Amino acid sequence: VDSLTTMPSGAGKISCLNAVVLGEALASEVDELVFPSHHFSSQALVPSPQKYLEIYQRSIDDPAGFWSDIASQFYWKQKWPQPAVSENLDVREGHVYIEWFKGGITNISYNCLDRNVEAGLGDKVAIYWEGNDLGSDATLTYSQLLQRVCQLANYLKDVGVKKGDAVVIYLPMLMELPIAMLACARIGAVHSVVFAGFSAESLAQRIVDCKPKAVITCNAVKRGSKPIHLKDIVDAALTGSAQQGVSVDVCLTYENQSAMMRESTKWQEGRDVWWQDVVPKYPTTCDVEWVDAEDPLFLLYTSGSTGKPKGVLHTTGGYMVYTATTFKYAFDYKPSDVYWCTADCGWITGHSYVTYGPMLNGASVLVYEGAPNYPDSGRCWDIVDKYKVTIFYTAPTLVRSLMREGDQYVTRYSRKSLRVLGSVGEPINPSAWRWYFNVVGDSRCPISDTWWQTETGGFLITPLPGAWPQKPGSATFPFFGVQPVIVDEKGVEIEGECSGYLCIKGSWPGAFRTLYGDHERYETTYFKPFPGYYFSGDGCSRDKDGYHWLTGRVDDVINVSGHRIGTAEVESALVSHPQCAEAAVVGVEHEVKGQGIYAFVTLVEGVPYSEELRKSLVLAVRQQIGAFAAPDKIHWAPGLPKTRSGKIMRRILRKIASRQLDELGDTSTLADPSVVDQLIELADH
Ligand code: 6R9
Repeated sequence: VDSLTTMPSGAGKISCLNAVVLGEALASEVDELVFPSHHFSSQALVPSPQKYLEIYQRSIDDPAGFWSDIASQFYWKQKWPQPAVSENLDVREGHVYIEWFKGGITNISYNCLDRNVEAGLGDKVAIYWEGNDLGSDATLTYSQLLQRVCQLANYLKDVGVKKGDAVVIYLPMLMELPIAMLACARIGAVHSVVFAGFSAESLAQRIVDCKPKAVITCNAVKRGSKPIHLKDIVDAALTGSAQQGVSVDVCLTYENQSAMMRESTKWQEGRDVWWQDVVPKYPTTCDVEWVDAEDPLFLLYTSGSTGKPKGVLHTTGGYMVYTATTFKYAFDYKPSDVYWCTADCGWITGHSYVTYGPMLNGASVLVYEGAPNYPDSGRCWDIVDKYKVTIFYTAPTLVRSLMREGDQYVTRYSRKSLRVLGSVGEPINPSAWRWYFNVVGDSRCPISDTWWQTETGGFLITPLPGAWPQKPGSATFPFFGVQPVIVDEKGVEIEGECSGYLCIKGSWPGAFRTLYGDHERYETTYFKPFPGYYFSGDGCSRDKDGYHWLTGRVDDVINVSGHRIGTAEVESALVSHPQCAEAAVVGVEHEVKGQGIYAFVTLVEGVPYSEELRKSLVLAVRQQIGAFAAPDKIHWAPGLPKTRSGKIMRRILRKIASRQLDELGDTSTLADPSVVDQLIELADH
C-alpha cells in the first residue's frame, strides 16, 4: 500500500491512498456471505450468478449488439445507423470521444411519458409527493404528469427557449422539479439543476458558466420548521451574474405556499414571473423536439480537485438506455413497485434515479420534500408504511444517523412492503450495512450498494439483488457492459486479489461526453492519469472472491454526507476572507457524515485568533458554497508544512487532523519542520 501513496506516472493531483488501508481492514473484518432468500431469487430478474455471468459475458463480447437490443425497446423516431458505438478512450491516439447510437433520433421526455401513456400506464401514479409537513401530499398520474410537462414546455418555448439553450433549475423537491427537467428535455433544452442548498455565489458561478435563457425557482421552502427564502438567493445570484456580464431575462418562480406567500416575496417586474399565473394557461399537449442521441440532455456541476466546479455533460440516447437498464436490474424492478430514492434532484442520483431511470420504466416514484428526521427520526418509515414503499434507496450517512437514534424509531413501523434496499454516495461500513439489513429490512431485503459517479451517469459496480450472495460493505460486481480494472501507480492492471486505483476499460452508454466548455480538462482529469482507461478518482480493492470494495477518493475531493466537495473550493472560500492569509483543507473520518471538513487556517500577520473570527470564517464558506460545505473544525496554523518548492504536504496535515501523531512520517523534506510542532501544540485551541 505504501507504494501507492506516491504519484502515479502522468497523474495530476493524486495524493494519499490511506483509504485503501481502510479498505483492507474492512475486507478482513468481513468474511461472511449473506445469501438472498430462495423466495427472493426465484422471482428476481437475474436469479443466479450463472445467469449474471451469461448476460455479462455477452455484454462484454458484443457491447454494440447487447446495448442495441436494449435500446430497441425505446421509441426512436429514426434508428441509429450501425455500429451503435464509436469511441476513442486512449489519449495517445488522439482526442477522447464517446458516441452511442449517434444518428438515432429520439426524445427522453417522450420515452418517460408519452410512451408509457400509450402503453396503457396513463392512470398509473407517476409521482407520489409527500410534503415536509405531516399530512401535505399530492399525486400525479402519468397522464397528468405529461400534461404538466407539456404546459411548462409550451411556456418555455414561448419565452424563447430553443433546442440547445440552457435552463437553470434551482428548486427543492417539489413535483415541479422533475416536471421542469422533463419539460426542458421535451423541447431539447439543456437543463442545469443546481442543488437548492448552494449559495448565491455558487449559483451565480454556474449561471455565468452556462448562460441560461431562463432560471426556474420557487419563492421559499421549509426544511424542518424553518423557511428558507430561495428567491432571495436567486435574486442575489442574478445580480452577481449580471455583474459578470451574464444577464438572464426570465425568472419563473413557483409560489410554494406551504413555506411563504407571494406577497412577501421580493419581485423584479419584467424578469420575474409567477409559475401559477402563466404555466396553467398553456395547452396540455406539446410537440416533441426530436433530437440526436448525442445531443446534450443536461449539465450538472460537480466538484473536482481545483476550485472551479466541472460542468459534467450528458447526452440523450446512451444516458436514456443506461439509466433505464441499471434501474431495472439493480433494484429488480417490478411494475407493482413503489420506489423511493431520498436523493435530491440537485445531485446526479436525483437525475438518474429519481427522474429518468424510474420514469423510463413507468415506475411510481415517491418524492419527499422534507428532512428525513422531521418531525422525528421515524419519518422515513412512516412514509414507507403510508405509501407501501417497496424499494428504498438512500445514503450511508442517513443510515448511520438513524442508527444512532435507536431501533425504536424503526421498529414502531411495519415496513412489510419493503423488498429491496439501496445505498449510494460513499462506502457503507459493514456495521451500518448490517443495521440497515437486519433492522430496517428485517433481514429480508437485499441491499444494492451502487457505486457510480456524476460522470458515469449510472451504476457501474452494483449488486443485482437475488443474483449473488452479498458481503456487507462491498459493492460486489460490475454491471453489464462495465469492465472495472484496478491499476497500480504505473497504470499497470493488477489481477486477482489486490488494491489500487479504480479505472474502467472501454465505454458504457451512460458515460459523460465532456466537461462543458473544457474538453481539455476532461481529457486531463479522467483519461491522462492512466492512458487507455477512464480514471474514477477512487481507490478500490478486490478480494479473493472477486468482490469489489470501494475505499474512497484518492484525489483532493472529500465526500461529506455523500456530497462531493473539492478541498480547493473550501480553501478558496476561506482565503477570500480578508483576515485569512492561507488555508489548507483535508477530510477526516466522521462518525455520521463519513468525512468531515478540517481546515488549517493561517491568519494575516498580526490578527489574533478568536472565536468570533472562527465563526466568520465558517460563515464565509457557507455563503460562498453552501451550508453543507461548512468546515467542522478550524485549526489555527501559524504556518503550513511545505516542501522547499512550496507544495503543502497534505499527508502530514491529514495525520495531524486525525491525531495520528505517531504516524507523521518523514518531515525532513519540509522547508521548516518546526511548523509541525506548532500545529500539534495548537491542535485543541
Ligand atoms: C452517485 C454519486 C461520486 C463519488 C465516487 C465515490 C463515492 C458513490 C459509492 C461511493 C463507495 C458507493 N461513491 N457511491 N463510494 N460506494 N456505493 O454519489 O455521485 O456525487 O459524483 O460522487 O462518491 O467516491 O467517486 P457523485
